[in-house]
Amino acid sequence: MRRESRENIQMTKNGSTITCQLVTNTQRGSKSPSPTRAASSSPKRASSAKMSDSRPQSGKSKSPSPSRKSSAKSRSSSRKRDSVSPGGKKSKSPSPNRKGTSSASSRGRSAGKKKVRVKSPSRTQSGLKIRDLSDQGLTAVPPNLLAEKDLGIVNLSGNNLKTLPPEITRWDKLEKLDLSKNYGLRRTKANDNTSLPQEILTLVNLRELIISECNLQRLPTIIWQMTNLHVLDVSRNKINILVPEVGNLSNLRKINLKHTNITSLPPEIVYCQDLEEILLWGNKISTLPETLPELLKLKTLGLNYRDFCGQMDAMREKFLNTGQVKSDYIPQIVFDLPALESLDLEGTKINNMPETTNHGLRELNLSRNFLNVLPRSVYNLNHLTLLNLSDNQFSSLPDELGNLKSLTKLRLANNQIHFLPLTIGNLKNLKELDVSFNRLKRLPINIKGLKNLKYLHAEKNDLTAVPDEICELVELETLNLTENNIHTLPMRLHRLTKLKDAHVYDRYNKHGLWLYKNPLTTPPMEIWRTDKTEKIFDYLKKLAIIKTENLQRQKMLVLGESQCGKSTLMMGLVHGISLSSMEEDDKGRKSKQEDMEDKRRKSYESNIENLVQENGENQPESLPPTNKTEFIEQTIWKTENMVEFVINDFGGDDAYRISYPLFLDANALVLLVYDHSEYSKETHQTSIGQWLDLLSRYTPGVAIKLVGTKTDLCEDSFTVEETEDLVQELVQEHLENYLGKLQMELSNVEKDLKEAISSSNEEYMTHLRNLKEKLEYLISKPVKIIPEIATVSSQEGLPGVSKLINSIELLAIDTELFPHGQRCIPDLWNKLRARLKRRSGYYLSWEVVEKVASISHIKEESLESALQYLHDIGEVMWFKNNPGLSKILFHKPRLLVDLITSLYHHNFEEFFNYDENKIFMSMGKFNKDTFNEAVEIFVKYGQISRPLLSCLWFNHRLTDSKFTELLELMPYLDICYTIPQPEVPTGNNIKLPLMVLPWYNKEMAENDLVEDFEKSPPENIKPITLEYKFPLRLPMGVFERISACLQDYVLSRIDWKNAVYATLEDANFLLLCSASDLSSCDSIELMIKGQSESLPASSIRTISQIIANTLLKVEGLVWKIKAPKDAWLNQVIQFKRKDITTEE
Ligand SMILES: Nc1nc2c(ncn2[C@@H]2O[C@H](COP(=O)(O)OP(=O)(O)OP(=O)(O)O)[C@@H](O)[C@H]2O)c(=O)[nH]1
Ligand SMILES: [Mg+2]
Repeated sequence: MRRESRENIQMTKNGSTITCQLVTNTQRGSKSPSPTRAASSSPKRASSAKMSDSRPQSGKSKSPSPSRKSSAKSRSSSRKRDSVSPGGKKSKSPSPNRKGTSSASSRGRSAGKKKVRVKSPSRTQSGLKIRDLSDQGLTAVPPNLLAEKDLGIVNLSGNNLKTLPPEITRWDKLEKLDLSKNYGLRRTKANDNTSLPQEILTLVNLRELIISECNLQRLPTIIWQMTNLHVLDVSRNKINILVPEVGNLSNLRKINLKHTNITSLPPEIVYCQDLEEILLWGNKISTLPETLPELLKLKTLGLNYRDFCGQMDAMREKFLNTGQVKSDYIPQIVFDLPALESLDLEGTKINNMPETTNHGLRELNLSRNFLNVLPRSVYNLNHLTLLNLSDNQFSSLPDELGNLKSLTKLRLANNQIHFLPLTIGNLKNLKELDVSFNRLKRLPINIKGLKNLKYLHAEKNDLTAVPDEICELVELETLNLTENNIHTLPMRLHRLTKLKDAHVYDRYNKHGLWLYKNPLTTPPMEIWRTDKTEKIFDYLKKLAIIKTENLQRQKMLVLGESQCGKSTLMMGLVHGISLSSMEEDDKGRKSKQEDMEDKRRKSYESNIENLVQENGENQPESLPPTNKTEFIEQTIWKTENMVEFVINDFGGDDAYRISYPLFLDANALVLLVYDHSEYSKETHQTSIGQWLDLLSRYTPGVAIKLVGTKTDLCEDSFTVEETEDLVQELVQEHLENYLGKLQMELSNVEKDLKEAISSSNEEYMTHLRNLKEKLEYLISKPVKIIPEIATVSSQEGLPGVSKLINSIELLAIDTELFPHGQRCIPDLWNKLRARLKRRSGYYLSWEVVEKVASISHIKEESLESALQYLHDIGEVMWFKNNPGLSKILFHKPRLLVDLITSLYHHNFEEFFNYDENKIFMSMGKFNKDTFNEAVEIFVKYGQISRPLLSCLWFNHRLTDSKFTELLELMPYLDICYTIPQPEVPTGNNIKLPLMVLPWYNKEMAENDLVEDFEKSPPENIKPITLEYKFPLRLPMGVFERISACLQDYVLSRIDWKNAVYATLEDANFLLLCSASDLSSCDSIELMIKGQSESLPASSIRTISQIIANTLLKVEGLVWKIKAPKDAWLNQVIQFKRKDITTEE
């Protein structure tokens, strides 16, 4: 094979202008004959040759700039290679190797031919021995070789053998015999059979015979009896004629007839019906048998067309060039070989190509001809992967070009093309597009369809601009725009992250971004003349930010497992502070530690003394920060480039999970942070997976940037990159699984719908239709993962942080991700903001909001937009879509956070310290026993008495009226319920619950709860059961929220962690989770028992409405209700959002 390609190059170098190869079997892979690089005298041709040199070549195109990783990989693979034994298959090929030849043969000779050095002790796949005795100067086959058994391959090439001895019959298992370059085998007379003895016919397993370059003038006739042969190589013997007996070799698959001086093939060749490859290079072939297309398996036909063209004088060439003469010298049969995979007609001076029926063609090279149009049939070649039309006379290409969907390489260089067809965007598999040296004024916008394009050569055209759409080609590694008329580069060019280098060569190929010879002003020359695109991209990014008008503050949610490094990263991001500088600060602080402690205590004590103050805005000095974030840390941050963010850094502790949904926002940018140093397949679910699930449930479609922290703890940069790949892979898999589940559910629902049609159960059908719609909506709106993962460390120098800043700045100005992020805001809205902020209290009623709006001259119809804007930029919190809260405005989000933190905290143990914390005594009037009792009730059942609540809210310094106001507000947040206190105080209110937080309830329902419920009075009535099934599981906290919301409608209740039993006016019900572990709950059962046999309609309606309202707040949740038919028919099951009325 190696020699073949060398010949190929030689031929073209010899100046054969009419070289045509009809070649290639796809298995040859990278060894397929590369397009010739013949330099010609015309300047156009010369530049074309250069251009073609700049193309990536198969095999080496994979990684143009060896990243550390790939180099590490290659290091390991080379190590692997080294470890193969010297006799291993790879290193010791049984085929002759020229380089090794000379040295081996000289050594062989000096050894006096006596000792036969066996080079390859390895074995064939079938376990037979391989013996390489090439270039040993042998004049006879050594006896020890003849004595050997189980020989599979014998290489005797490059010796001086005259014949083979009869003893070769012992090689009964021989599969391959190489006798090439044994000039003594020469046979001159017709009946001279000495070179190959009759005994060779006994080698019935012989599949491959190489007898090339033996100076034979006639082939030994015995060959035509070796009908078991699959491969016959007789190349480089001047035999002049191939005898018809070749047709006897009915099993032949490959025949090599290169440089044999033959001028034709005998028609009998078609009897070799299994032929896949005929190599005829280097022969003056003048005709081909008409029967050739009957070889249905022929994939490779190697031909040299020199003689088909005959003598080409200048006049004839001119006629061909101008189309006055048609180039009909290439026999039609060439275009009629149905299995042919590669047709290479480079430089054959054709100006016309007939219709082709080579349906199997994968590669078609028509470069360096006089073509300006192609036959229609070419555009139907569905398997075509390479089409080379370079150096022709095309001025345009038809729309049908877009049909060639398998194309991976399209070369159109050196034509006169003015425009590309729009259909070019359909070539989704295209990896390489060469349109250099044409007359293109612009590139079509549809170019963005070429999602897999790696190389785009548009050198030397008339391009005046680069379309913005080019920035969508994120796989691009090379973009050559040299010698055009481009003044400005698109600002989003930085999206082409694989375009790392500029103006460099990868071997002989131009690689990366090439911009020379353009009148570029943006970026200026000192920026674009570089060898790394980073500098160019940085410039363009900054420009993009500066040019972005009306950029509004972007909300950012920082989520991730507790202690993964979120808050530390925020310190780096916002203040540029690393862990070590924090530690320095700490040291300084340490000496003052006791001082601080004292101060803290004093501050609290003084607070207790000055207890009550009317205004809730004046916050007491907060506790020195603990390590873990308390619920949410809010910061406003303006980058150096003036992009503003409001950061919500969430505490990752489980304690805050129930309250997350209040602060999640689909319009925000999510930084999903995980510990990169600890990441693995095993930790994926906790560190990333569960957060993706959470976001998919609450904020479908939200944009997520993954950030891996603590890279300083990773072994090395290679591990960092390897982990990055793993994250990409598992995140992709995670989302595919999620979408797969939705798809599966959708097909289930469609099936259910079909079945339900016959039941005429309209209400159930509507439920299913809603479900179907929801599923379709969710499938169309998966979370958007930003492709590039950021990896950072908060150690000295903050590696990776500035890159992260850069990338989130760009995300903020991305209008596709955040269409609301750039808008013109009326001045009045800012006035409204200021006025609202000046108000005191925890929240504002709608009445007050309207009043403030009216003072600020905000019209009623624009109030909603104004509030939404203030919500988006984090100035207020307005739960527009939450029925209970839509008419309330949290004008100071910090206070809402504090309020929630006072009830949900990761470290209550520290707070509940009776001896240390005097508020329990002073505020709650607890003694140690009553205190312990109150705390136990709280941590076990989530029940909080008034005195305990006063202590928890102590920090807020509430007046009685404020206390009551907040108490009324809290249930609207769905995280707790309150219990009205008896009008007449009943003694010790320490045990009397005032507020209940179902989240804290630790008591599990007994196993026989259902049985008990069934038996409960009235015993003779069977309960009705509704089952809510959640194919994607119920997110944490939802059951607790349902439990909280039930409160307003029940007369009495008993709560467990996983169940609620309650009484209503006309019924009792039991609500029960399928799994005792709420994090894996995939169904909830609602059992209702009425007073009589008739359906407890009003109760079902109320409870199912409460459940529906709570579930509907989780935008990405899907559920299916299973219920008795009569419940559906009576329309008592509620599944849409409605106000709840308890009356019938
Ligand atoms: N070595 C190393 N340690 C880090 C890095 N970032 C954070 N840490 C340490 O990780 C621990 C947790 O960091 P935090 O930033 O508080 O974690 P968090 O994600 O905000 O945690 P929660 O607030 O509980 O959700 C601290 O002890 C940090 O010192 C880092 O880049 N390298
Ligand atoms: Mg934190």
